[in-house]
Amino acid sequence: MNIDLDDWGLGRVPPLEISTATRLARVVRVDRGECDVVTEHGRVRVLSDSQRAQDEVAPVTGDWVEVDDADGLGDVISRILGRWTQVTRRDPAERDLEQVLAANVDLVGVVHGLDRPLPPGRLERLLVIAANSGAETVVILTKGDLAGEEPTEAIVRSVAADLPVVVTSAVDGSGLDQLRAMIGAGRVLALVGASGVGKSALVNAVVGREVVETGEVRSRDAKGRHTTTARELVLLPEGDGLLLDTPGIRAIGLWEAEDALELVFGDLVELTESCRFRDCTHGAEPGCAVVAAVQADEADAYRVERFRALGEELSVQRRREEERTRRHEKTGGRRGRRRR
Ligand SMILES: Nc1nc2c(ncn2[C@@H]2O[C@H](COP(=O)(O)OP(=O)(O)OP(=O)(O)O)[C@@H](O)[C@H]2O)c(=O)[nH]1
Ligand SMILES: [Mg+2]
Ligand SMILES: [Zn+2]
Repeated sequence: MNIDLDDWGLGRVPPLEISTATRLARVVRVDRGECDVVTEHGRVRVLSDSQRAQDEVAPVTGDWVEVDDADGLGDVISRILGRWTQVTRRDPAERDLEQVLAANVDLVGVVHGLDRPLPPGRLERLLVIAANSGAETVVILTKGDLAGEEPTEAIVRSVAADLPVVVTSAVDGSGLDQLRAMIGAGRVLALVGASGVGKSALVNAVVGREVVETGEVRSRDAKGRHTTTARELVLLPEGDGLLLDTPGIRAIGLWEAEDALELVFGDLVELTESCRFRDCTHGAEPGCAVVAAVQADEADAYRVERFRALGEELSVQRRREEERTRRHEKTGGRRGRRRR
């Protein structure tokens, strides 16, 4: 079937295996069990059928879905179409679960505010999550008008030398056109970062009017107050792409991101190939190329420590996952893993 969805301005459509065009929709907002979706007839609130059925996969913002009329219940999401990218982290409430923050985004913007110091470890974690999504990554430094003496851009360059970095300001408008050009028609830019860094203000600035709520920042520590509570997809004017605003995240636990680790710590991963032992933990064992590099002042000890910690976190998670899979295979039960 030939469906022309360009008029929706809703972005790239997944390969369609869907019966009728009227039932295709994109999830633009998720609120505990209820979703706002946009169909070709406009925005409607629907129930998530998969959540009713306690299915493994629950719809997230950015999903393309099939909407069905369940008898007596009105519209429900009956099926989630295959995702081509997903931004995920370990569920902050339940360590054995994966949490999907957004689906089918083309670009992940790792957002940090120039009004505060940038802990490199936080940036690295966000970059691993972005790289792991399958989408492109851009680092967005907001509040350019408030930039102080902090060497933030230098930190970003040292952590992410090859990534595009855009400095923006919702106040003086700088960097907005650059960002608009990176999004482009039909593409989705998802913003992730701590509360108060100015994700929602950036959305409003790029769109050109107040479409999402922004909040105050505590003056004491520059922390935000978690103003945004739902993940929301917002259309740019004239079909110039979409922005996905998310609530500020505190916990950035990694989930199955070994390959992405390589994208952020490529130089160190390369070094590990020269370690004497294949399962070297780059700690006390002899013949460790990473430790040797630190001793020769060729690698930063703090960065190596963070690299080791992330690697360890991922292998612990991997072992727990394998153990769980084994247990479930034995009992024939469902895997204790759910996506939302
Ligand atoms: N000076 C200046 N202030 C900004 C800029 N962008 C955001 N702010 C201010 O920073 C505060 C927080 O902005 P928000 O956009 O609500 O931050 P957020 O990242 O969406 O926060 P959460 O929704 O809690 O995750 C607000 O008081 C904004 O006015 C900017 O470019 N320049
Ligand atoms: Mg916000
Ligand atoms: Zn080693």
